[in-house]
Amino acid sequence: MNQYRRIVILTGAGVSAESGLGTFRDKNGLWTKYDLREVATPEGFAANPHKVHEFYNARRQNLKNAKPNAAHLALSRLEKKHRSEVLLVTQNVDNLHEQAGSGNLIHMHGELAKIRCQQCDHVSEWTNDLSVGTPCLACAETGTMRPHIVWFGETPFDMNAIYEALSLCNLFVSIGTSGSVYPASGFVDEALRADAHTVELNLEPSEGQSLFAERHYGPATKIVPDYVARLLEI
Ligand code: BV8
Repeated sequence: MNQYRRIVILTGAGVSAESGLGTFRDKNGLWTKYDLREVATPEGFAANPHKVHEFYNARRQNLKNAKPNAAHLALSRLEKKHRSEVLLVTQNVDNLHEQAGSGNLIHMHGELAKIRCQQCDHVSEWTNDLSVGTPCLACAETGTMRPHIVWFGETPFDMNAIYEALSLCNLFVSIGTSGSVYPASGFVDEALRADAHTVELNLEPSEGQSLFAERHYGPATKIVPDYVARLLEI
């Protein structure tokens, strides 16, 4: 453990799969049922906001029944027990890392339980259904609210902080992601440039699996607690 001074962890939909939240590209994944261009792009939202609100309202309701799993809890334990800095960067828009107690956390693709006004940029916590008629809690405008989510073609949040952390880390762990969405899929390259040790924990090899120095495969609720336990021993 004391060989790693700074750890960056990236998670994707696979870490929440065993909490009952769907992934995107697995069998029955979200992108097998919806066309991402229609529900996860600014153009799709402009063309049919009702369809996009329906897509996110269903996921927001789904989130109410989801609980953190052993993988989320192990990552929270790691942050609490590990002396050095552990930064958790998630592509996920669910709030299961927070519910598990993780605090040093960046939601690079935004958050399902938040909405943003396109008029005044105010971000509000929101766990109900959203519609075109929902007024902004700050400027009272209607027809301007959208999910506080990063869509394809938009710039992910906190990229400078993420690249800074990657340039300084000496351990990078990628968990539960297919490695098919940029810029998250390029984080392992940044970690390699920093001479960090790179680890992939996933159900099966991702698109970027050959870039990782160490790889463990299996369900996150098994391989993540095992890996964290080993980290806490050394
Ligand atoms: C940007 C919010 C510029 C929506 C999301 C052509 C080529 C390459 C790139 C591009 C291209 N054309 C356009 C691009 C860029 C584009 C992109 O990458 N497109 C892809 C489709 C090719 N990217 C963007 O537009 C991004 N913006 O590039 O801006 C920029 C760049 C750098 C710096 C500044 C500016 C914005 C992308 C954000 C899009 N929004 N989410 C929503 O959630 O509704 S992305 C979406 O995919 C989700 O966030 C998801 O998290 C993410 C990645 O998917 P995964 O999490 O990996 O999920 P997936 O289903 O794919 O995989 C699950 C994995 O889990 C699998 O490997 C599976 O084996 C594993 N698993 C399953 N069960 C388990 C498990 N593992 C363990 N245990 C289990 N039980």
